[in-house]
Amino acid sequence: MKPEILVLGSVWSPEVRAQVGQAFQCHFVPSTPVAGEPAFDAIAGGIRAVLTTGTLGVTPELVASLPALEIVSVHGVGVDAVPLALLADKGIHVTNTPDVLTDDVADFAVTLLLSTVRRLPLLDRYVRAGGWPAKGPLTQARSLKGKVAGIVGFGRIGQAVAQRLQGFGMEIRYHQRSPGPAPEKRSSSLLALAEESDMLVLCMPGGPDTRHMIGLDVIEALGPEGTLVNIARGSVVDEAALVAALQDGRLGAAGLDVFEDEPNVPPALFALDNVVLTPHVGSFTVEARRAMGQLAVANLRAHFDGEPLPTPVV
Ligand code: 8YV
Repeated sequence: MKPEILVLGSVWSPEVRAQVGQAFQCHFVPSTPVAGEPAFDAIAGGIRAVLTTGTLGVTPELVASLPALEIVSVHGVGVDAVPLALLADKGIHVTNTPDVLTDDVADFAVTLLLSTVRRLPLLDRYVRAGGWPAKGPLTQARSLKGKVAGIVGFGRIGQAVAQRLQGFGMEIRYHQRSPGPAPEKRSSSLLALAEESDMLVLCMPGGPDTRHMIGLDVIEALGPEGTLVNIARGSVVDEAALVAALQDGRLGAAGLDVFEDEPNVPPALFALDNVVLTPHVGSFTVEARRAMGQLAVANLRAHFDGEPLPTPVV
């Protein structure tokens, strides 16, 4: 008998669906199910694994309703939507999909930074609306060369972003709590980094430790000429403070791929020309998603075959 698994979310490509379908008896559910729903209660007792996205919550309630749960395989590098301590206590394994998405996420961070600084969507709207022949006023953008890029979270993705931005002639500085490579580039505090930087790129993990780490003080330190790019998690930014600062010019511009309450984006942002908004697509390429799917399934297979897990979360 194939092990029964719960597959949470609606991001799954036909390829991933086929792979998991071959190895496991799958129950696909678009969002986190709740005990008491008859269809869920009927299957909950037999579920031995959960395959989930990086953002869809494996809540403590869900864990409590799955008595046979052995492993949670996260299709993503971020594991902030998973209650790690609770799962560890219960001896339930957790795996994620690091490395295979790093380059595509870093490419996207740079794409978003360039689009925001050079205001690509605004220019596109300008041309489409017939602004070019009408010669409406357009203010000049700023260049990247010679500017300081502050990277918050200098792990695999942060370092890959830094490598790319160096190629644009930017000076790199970073901040993270733990010591990292290139100690001379590390700023003494997040606030110091924001003061030193022209552009701040958020690459840190989500979760309670980083919640609202980017508050009004950091936003104001980045300032009216500053640009904020977030490809990390919406939770790391005080979104209300960010919206207000973008509205009244205390912050210059922002490129945002992630939000506090996805897929809901604060409507106040829609009216602003100094923001670029994307729907959490850093890793959304055929190649990255294929590799993430394969790794997420490989972790599940290894577990049920009694093999070492390829990418366990420590
Ligand atoms: C995906 C992500 O959006 O890796 C992560 O942590 O947030 C993204 O790659 C998501 O996990 C897709 O399942």
